[in-house]
Amino acid sequence: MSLTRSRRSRHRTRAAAVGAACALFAVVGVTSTSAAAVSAPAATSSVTVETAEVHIKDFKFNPAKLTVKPGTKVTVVNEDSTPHTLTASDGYAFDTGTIEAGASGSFTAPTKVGTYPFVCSFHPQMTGTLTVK
Ligand SMILES: [Cu+2]
Repeated sequence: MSLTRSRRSRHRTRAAAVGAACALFAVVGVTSTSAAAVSAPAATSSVTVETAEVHIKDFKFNPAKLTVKPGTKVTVVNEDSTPHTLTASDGYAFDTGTIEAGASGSFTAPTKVGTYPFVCSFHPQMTGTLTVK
């Protein structure tokens, strides 16, 4: 009887540990998924202006979804301690080049209206979308 009970409690402990590991993995998964998800709701996700600023912190673009007028100059501030870029996914529409830790860069939004996904060329899990209209 007591043997059974102790075996059960050991099993429960292991299940809890596995659960914790899964939860941790899920949080990491959500981070990269939400960056890529087009429908991710966020209060700061969409802004229309003629000059714009994107901040990079904790391997995320903020805002990740930005709407600007054609030819808008966009300043990109890297608040991380590692270099990043903000680069059009198509590879040529715009590119800040390498922005060192704590530095800023900029790019000019395309003059052609459209939706331009972008990434950090060092960290492909960092994604965002620039809308020109
Ligand atoms: Cu990066």
